[in-house]
Amino acid sequence: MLEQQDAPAITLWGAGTTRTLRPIWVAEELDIKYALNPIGPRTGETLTTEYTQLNPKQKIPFFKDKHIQLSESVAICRYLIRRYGNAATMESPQDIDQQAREEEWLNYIYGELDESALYVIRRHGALSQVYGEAPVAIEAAEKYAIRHLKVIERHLTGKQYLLNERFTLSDLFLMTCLDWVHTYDIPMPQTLQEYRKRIASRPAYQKASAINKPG
Ligand SMILES: N[C@@H](CCC(=O)N[C@@H](CS)C(=O)NCC(=O)O)C(=O)O
Repeated sequence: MLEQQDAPAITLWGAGTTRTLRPIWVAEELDIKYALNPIGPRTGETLTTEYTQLNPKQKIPFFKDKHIQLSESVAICRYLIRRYGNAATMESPQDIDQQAREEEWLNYIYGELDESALYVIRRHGALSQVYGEAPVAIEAAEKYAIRHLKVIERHLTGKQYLLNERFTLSDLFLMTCLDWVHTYDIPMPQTLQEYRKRIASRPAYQKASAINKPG
């Protein structure tokens, strides 16, 4: 267990994947204390009796604060920002229309890019021994990613972030997906390449990426 400063109430489980980077990165943006238990997927660490009692899904990331335990990268990050965020670090938009816009982008990025495209490629590529070989699904998922990257490119042209001037959780999720796109050598529009470079200069991203190492 990697302890960050003294006796934090927050514990995160999981390191080494796109999904585990997200809560670590949020915690770094918020500058809060946490302990990290850097277990990895398919190492057997998510299958132990002890971990299964915590998270019956046997997945990472997982999270515990004083009174609450959560799985799901979206839910963990949202909780952290709502509970510990502020105007100086990171916070959800106050305005209801802006909240809805952010929700729209976050759901789109998680649902269409992460789950429906990139994780399909992973399931039937690197994890084909578990989920089965499906080259047709991989090819279709790549095309699907490219189609949705174009939508995001159009929206981001001339903008700094998805919600114009403010960096939000939807940007954090988009960045983790763009890193994934880059790893898979899927063509990335120029606007998104520049956006990725901009976000990569955030100190919290750099620190979290260094921390998010397997084991
Ligand atoms: N919807 C979940 C997905 C979590 C997930 O699938 N995590 C993967 C690693 S990225 C995992 O734990 N895999 C272990 C397994 O399937 O055995 C989230 O966003 O947190």
